[in-house]
Amino acid sequence: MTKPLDGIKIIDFTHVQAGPACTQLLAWFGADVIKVERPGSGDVTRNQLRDIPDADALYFTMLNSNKKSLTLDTKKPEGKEVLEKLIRESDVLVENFGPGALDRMGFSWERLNELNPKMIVASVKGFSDGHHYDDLKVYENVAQCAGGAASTTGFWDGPPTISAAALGDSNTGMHLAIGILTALLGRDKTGKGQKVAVSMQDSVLNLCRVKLRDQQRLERVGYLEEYPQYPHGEFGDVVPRGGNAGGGGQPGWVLKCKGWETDSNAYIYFTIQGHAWEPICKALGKPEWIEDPAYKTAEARQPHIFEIFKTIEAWLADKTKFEAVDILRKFDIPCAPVLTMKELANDPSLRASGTIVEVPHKKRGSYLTVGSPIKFSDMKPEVTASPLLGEHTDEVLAGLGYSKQDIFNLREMKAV
Ligand code: CAO
Repeated sequence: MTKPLDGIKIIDFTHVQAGPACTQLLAWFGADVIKVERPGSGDVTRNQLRDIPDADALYFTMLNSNKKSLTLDTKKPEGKEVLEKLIRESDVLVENFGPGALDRMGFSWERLNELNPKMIVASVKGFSDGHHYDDLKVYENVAQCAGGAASTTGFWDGPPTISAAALGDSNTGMHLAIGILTALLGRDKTGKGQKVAVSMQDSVLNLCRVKLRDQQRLERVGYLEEYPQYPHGEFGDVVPRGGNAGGGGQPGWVLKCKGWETDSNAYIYFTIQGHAWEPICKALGKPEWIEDPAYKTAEARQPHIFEIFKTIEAWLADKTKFEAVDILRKFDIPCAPVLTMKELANDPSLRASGTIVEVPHKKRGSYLTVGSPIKFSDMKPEVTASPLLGEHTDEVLAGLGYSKQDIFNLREMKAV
C-alpha cells in the first residue's frame, strides 16, 4: 500500500525525544527517514535507562521506529561530504541540537539552502530565535517551567509541578511535524524550501492557552469562579494552581472509588456538566437536588461544590472505578476511570485500534509502543522496529553512489 509521504526523504539529525517523535510520525506516514548518528555511540537514548544489557533502551526504540540508521561523523571532512550528498537529494532535514551546533558543524541555514534550495530545514530549540534565553539548552521539564505549565499545575499549597505528559518534548515534535507538512505543501506551490522553527517554550505555552485566558480574566474581575479557591479562598495576581479542577466551565474532580485505601489509582474523573445536572441527580439517587435552588444552577452549586463531590464519593464507595463508569455512561455523564500504564498496556480496545502495538525487534525480542494516534480511512500506519546503530549505513551509502571500497575507506577513517 502506498502512503501519503512515500518518496519524501528526510535526514533525521535528531536525538532524545522532541525531534525523534516528529520524524517517527512522518516515518509512519511513509517518509524515508534516515537517522544520522555519531559512529560508535549514536543517539544517547540508545543507552539511557537500559532494561536489557547490550540492547537498545526502550527510550530509543519507542521513538525511532520505522527509521533507517546511518552512522556518520559530520565533524570529519569525509563525513561532511557524505552529508552534503545526502542533503542534495533530500526533501527535509530535521534537527534538535543545542543552539548553534549545526552552524558550528558548518551547516548553517544559508549553507543548507545553498546546497539544496528545495529542502525544508526544521529545527527544535528550547527558546525561539532572538529570545533572551535563546542560548539555553533545554530538556522536557525545563520547557514545562518556561512555558507556563508548571506554575499552573499541581495543588495550591504545593510547589509548581511537572506533568508526566511530554508537553515539552513530544508535543513540540508534533508542532514541528505540522510545520514540516505545511512547508512541503508550500513548496508544491513555490518550488522553494524554507526554515521551520519550533521552540519548546512556545509549544508548551500553546497548550496552556486557557491559562493565559485565565490570567486576563483574573486581572479584569479578580477571581476565577471555576477554581477551587472560589468563593472561599483567596486570589493573588497570577493564575493559581487548581489541583484537579476542570479547566473550562464544567467543574470536575478526581473522586475516590471502592478500594482507594489500598489502590492508589482507584479513582474516576467526574465532570459536572451544567446541562447534565438532572441525569447526574438521577444517577446518584438524589432526585430532590434537581429543583433545589441550592443545587439547580452551576452558580448555586459552586460555593458547595466540594460537598457535592463528597456526596458523589459516598455513592462511589461500593463501586470500582470500572463499575462506576459503566453506570454513569448510561446517564451520559462525562467521566473516565483513572487508568494505569499497566491497564493501558493491556487494554483490548487500544490493541485493536493499533494505539498500543507490539513490535518485533532483532535484539530485544519484542517491545510495546504507542502507535499512531492519528487514524485514517485509507491508510493504516504500520509500526516497524527501530534500527540498530548503523544498520543501514551500507545501504544508504550505496544509494548515494559509494562503492564497496569507498565504504571500506570511510570506515577505516572512522567517518561512518
Ligand atoms: N557527528 C559528529 N558530531 C555530532 C554528530 C555527528 N553525527 N551529531 C551530533 N554531533 C555533535 C554536535 O555537532 C554538537 O557538537 P558541538 O557542541 O561541539 O558543536 C554535539 O554533538 C551535540 O550537542 P548538543 O548540544 O545537541 O547535545 P547535548 O547533549 O549537550 O544537549 C540537548 C542535549 C537536548 C539539551 C540539546 O541538544 C538541546 O538543547 N536541544 C534543543 C532542544 C531540544 O530539542 N531539547 C529536547 C531534547 S528531548 O528532551
